[in-house]
Amino acid sequence: MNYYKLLFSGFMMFLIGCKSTKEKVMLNPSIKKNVLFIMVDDLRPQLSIYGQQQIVNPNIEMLAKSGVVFNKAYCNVPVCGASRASLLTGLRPTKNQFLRYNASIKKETPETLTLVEHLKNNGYTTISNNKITHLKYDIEEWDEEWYPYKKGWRNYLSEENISLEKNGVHGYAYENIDVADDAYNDGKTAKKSIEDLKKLKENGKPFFLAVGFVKPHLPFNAPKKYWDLYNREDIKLPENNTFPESAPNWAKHNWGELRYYKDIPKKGQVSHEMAKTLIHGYYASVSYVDAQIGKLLKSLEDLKLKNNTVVILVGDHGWSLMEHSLWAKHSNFNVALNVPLIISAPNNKINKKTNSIAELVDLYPTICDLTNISKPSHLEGNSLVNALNNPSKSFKNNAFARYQKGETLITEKYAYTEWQKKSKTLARMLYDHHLDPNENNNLAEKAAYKKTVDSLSILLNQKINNK
Ligand SMILES: [Ca+2]
Repeated sequence: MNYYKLLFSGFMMFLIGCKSTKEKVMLNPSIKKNVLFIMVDDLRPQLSIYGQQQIVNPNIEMLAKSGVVFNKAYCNVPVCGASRASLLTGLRPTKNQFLRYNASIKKETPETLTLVEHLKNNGYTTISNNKITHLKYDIEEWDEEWYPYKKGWRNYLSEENISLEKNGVHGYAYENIDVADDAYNDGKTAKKSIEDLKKLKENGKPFFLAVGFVKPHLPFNAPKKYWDLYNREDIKLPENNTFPESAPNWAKHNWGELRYYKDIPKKGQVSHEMAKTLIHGYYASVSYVDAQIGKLLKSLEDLKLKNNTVVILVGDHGWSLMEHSLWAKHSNFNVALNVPLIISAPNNKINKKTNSIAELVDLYPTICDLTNISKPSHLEGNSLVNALNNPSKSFKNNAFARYQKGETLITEKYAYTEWQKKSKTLARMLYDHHLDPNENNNLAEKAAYKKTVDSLSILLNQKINNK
């Protein structure tokens, strides 16, 4: 008996030993997964991974092959500052919170545990390179917050644009000059981030390296070689380049962001020639950023960090390139709400696509799960890890976004928007994405869709947060 007792106690000791070893391993920060978080400003999902071949983006395509592409990812508010504030706090925008391009985490939600602080509290080194929050120094907990410029974010390099700006005249909405990648801020950002990866590897602590590329945000300034990837004669205007007759005027805006620039009329549409130049500039800017992303991914591979690093690539909102006669973001149309999202995580599925709906507010809890840290109770999104593990299944069937008075519900089939004032509905839009993915035929006022509108309206109004 004594022998068996001894054997049993030895076995128990072995189990305890295993447990404590495992705990030690779990607590050892050197094996926690790193996160390379790449945020691309104003990047719409007009990419080869979404079946659109007009833009040259081989590096984004390569990243997609090592992870899961979300076909139906949506921002929660289509403007830079507000979208980023929501993502980094894990809180949705409300009627009074995260409304505009200059939304401030520090002012609007000062008590909220941001993703950055939460990762830092869990032993992560946190670095922000270039534009992650819209407002500089809006989150104080970064170990480092770096910018490639002190002032002049428009980053003009041509003599003409520099001279215009110096004389108080706005520059052009684009720039095509023969310079190296590193001449512009995004090239500098990639270079600095690669240096960081080397240091972070040596340091050995887990890291959250957030890299914010600013193109394809206006002005569309990119080195000539990226403009040269495209023939102007191949650039086409969108087929739906006029405002749909069935859509309410509430869906319109004056695209003031573009009108700021030289040679853009203060009223009315741009000429077709200018429209093609702008679309060409957007494409060139995306290809330029794609090349910078490629440098980062290569560095991750060269440093042998890839197997222990989660890579997330995301845009902060969509962009209209003349669809519905509009330019820029600031609308409730799908083209302004739909964003690219790729998540490549070690030991997760690779080269897969999912139709499970995702919202940017879901990224905070997703990162918590992928880094094996707790999810704070205030988070309003849901982790996307189930969709990463099982991309062929749908785990979430709607998304909710808002812009100013417009509240939008996106389901697997429909996009439904109401514009409200003091809870009174002023106008509405309903699009059937199966039949009309480009949103040209507003069905909201058609009798045949009354039941659909009524049920979507109930669902939408349950989600509206008036606080
Ligand atoms: Ca943006």
